Amino acid sequence: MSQTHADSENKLVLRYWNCAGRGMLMRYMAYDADLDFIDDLVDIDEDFLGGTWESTKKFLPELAGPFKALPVVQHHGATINETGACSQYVAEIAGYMPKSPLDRAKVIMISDHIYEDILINISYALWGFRDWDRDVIGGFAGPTSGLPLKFSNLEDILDKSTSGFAVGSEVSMADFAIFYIVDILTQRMLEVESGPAAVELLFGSKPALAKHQKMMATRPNMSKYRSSAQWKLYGPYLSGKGVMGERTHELELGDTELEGIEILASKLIACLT
Ligand SMILES: N[C@@H](CCC(=O)N[C@@H](CS)C(=O)NCC(=O)O)C(=O)O
Repeated sequence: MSQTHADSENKLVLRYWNCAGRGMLMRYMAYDADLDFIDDLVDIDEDFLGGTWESTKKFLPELAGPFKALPVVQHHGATINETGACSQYVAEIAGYMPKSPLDRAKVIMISDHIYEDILINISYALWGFRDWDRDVIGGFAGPTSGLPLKFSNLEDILDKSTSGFAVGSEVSMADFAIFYIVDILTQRMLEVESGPAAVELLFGSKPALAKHQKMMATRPNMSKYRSSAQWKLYGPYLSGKGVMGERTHELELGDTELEGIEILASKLIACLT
């Protein structure tokens, strides 16, 4: 599966596990911009469960970077860790970062809100490292500052936009970040019992968000990528647990990803009705 690509040092490599997680934002931008790159996967089964990550791969700087984690971006012999830095680098070379310092700050503001305040809280709750009520549905500032508020914030931003894009008059990393989080949550929730009602409550009355999702999904390269065999390898799984499916129980890793998503959906229904 994953390689170090020593023979193609100069080529852009995006490396992440075979799930969406922290890797999907940079992938969406690279595919949309049709960059010449290697979409390199580290395998949850072979490397994480099989132990080669922990025993070896994690400690190869040319594979897992100076911080020994994924995602990484490699280009021109350098290896970059940290989701924010990797995503921003891809956005820069794809042309999805504005030039004006204020617009750049707005793009980072939106992308960080989605990453830190939505994606990471949900991902950690799926693994049992954060609490659904306190950290996902609620929030640092109490029960009205959690997930529903974050999506209202995104709706407000898009509602005020005259261009249809999150920042300025061109597509930016912020648009891909919004698309990714709304899409993965919708897809995953629609697979569980309480999901359709939760999706309706969370996204049903957000017309600007709905219009934006359609605009992003119908960009030609996005649509091509999302129906590709490559996307299907990892796109449907929010976290590594998604790849494991029902096996999380026998592996003593707790709830499956979909069981976690059902908890999220039922808690959203309780808080939004
Ligand atoms: N702060 C880092 C965290 C990276 C991280 O923890 N990545 C996980 C995968 S989502 C990982 O590689 N875990 C394996 C390990 O830490 O050994 C970021 O935002 O990129």
